[in-house]
Amino acid sequence: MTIQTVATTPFAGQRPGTSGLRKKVTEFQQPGYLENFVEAIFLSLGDCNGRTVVLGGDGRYFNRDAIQTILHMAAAHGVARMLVGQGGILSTPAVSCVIRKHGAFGGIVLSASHNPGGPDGDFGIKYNIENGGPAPEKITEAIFARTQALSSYRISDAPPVNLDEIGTTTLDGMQVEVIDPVLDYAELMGRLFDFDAIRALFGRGFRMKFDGMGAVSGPYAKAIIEGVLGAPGGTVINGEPLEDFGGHHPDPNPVNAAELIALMNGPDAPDFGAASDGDGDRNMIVGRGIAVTPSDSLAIIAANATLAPGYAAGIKGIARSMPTSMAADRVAEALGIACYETPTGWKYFGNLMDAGMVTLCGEESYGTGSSHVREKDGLWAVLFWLNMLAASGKSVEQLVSEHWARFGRNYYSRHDYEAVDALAADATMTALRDKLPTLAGQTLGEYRVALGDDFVYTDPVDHSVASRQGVRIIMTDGSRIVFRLSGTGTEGATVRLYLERYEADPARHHLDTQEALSSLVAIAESVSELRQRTGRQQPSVVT
Ligand code: VG1
Ligand code: CO
Repeated sequence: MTIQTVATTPFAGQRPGTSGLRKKVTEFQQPGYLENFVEAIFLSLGDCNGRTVVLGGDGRYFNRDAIQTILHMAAAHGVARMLVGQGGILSTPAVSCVIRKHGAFGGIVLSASHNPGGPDGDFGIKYNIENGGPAPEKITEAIFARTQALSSYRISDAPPVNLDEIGTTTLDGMQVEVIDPVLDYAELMGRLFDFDAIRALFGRGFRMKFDGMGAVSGPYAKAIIEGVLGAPGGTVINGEPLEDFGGHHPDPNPVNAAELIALMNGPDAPDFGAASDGDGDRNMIVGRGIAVTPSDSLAIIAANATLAPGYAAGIKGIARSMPTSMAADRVAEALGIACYETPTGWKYFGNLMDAGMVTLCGEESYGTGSSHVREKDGLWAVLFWLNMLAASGKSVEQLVSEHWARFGRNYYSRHDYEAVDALAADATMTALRDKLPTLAGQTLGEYRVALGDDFVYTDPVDHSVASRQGVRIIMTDGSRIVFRLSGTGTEGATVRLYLERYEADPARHHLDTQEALSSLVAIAESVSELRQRTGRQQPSVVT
């Protein structure tokens, strides 16, 4: 068995987006495409001798092939030891957990997360650093620069590794340790939450449905919720990771998880519903007849954090992505802790957590997490809610209504215009940016504009600057309209329109969200000329 040096030429478009490199499976299947990107990762890591790297994915189509390729390339680059999830499976938060627990140098996550899978679907790859979190932009940019200057890659020609048996083998001198994908993660969860209280809750007949959406979180949810916590079999639905996710679109929101929402709105609804995404880092929380918005979920977890043993000493600070609603800011203020506003994407939270400045982080896109790992963590959020329900004896609906009564309600919605012509989307953003300087002071409908800008973030830890992170129109009463282009799509462009309005009066806390936001929607559409420019009469998805 020898190390082969294979000639290659660069591919265009290998710049990572919001969360790694995501492309159609067919693009990844081109000879050399995956290999080039992986070569660029290993070259930017420098000397790999003596180092441990973690590897796993969400089980989607092409996962197993990619794992073999990466293992063989890792051996060629002198990596000492690879920790691989059995069957090639590791959720994104589990990769983060394993990197941290085993002191690995970094990890490679194979997933296109919430994007559909299967031969005609999407595939993705992402590098995580030593702290367990997504590589910051300076590293992803260095990887991209390498992809553009490659003339060869190195790979071992050893036979494939058996990924299905737990244990250690060697591959051209490199140790390959196939690990139980759930074990380390489950152990960590057991230290954060009051498993006895949750077990007792299920013992009292509490009913729950967890929708794994045919993606990676099924095995984790089954092992922890049904196994350790004693929920009855069948609590986890769509719990097998399938290469095409069983046809599900594993993006947990009320539109894609329609089956779960129907159940939770039905006559015999369970007490609690939840769903996770392709790679297990997102979560949707549902009560009887109520889907909790991710922004509210972050705020409610923050306000009740001390109910969970792992957070009993209190939280240090909160961070949220800029388009996420400001519900968490109100909690931070009440707790007397800082609340940071970062650009979209989990990689921006890493420094704040490493510096001990924040404990909880969240994004409006169904992402919540804490400093227990450096990724957002779907099942963690679900367990946090179970812990809050068990410790408070309240229902989801009660926790939400009481939170609104205390802090006020931030009505919030995101309108996505998917697969729009890329040039039209760029033109829409450019026109909006051009209007920004004139917006402040203008009266738009019932609102007056306080500020129009394109969000710029300066990291308080390393002072790196991220600009052009979203066009904001902020009204004098704090209501907001935000526009940005998605960095995870693989077809055309996706325009995201985020809308937020604060309502202090409890008598007005039970309006329909879209109605409550309708005048902001009208302003957003007219300022952006979205319909004319994109040719779309309505958003493709409203969450
Ligand atoms: C989307 C979300 C963002 C999230 C990212 C990765 O990015 O808006 O909040 O961090 O997906 O999530 P974008 O650029 O398409 O808006 V995951 O679960 O797909 O890794
Ligand atoms: Co995800």
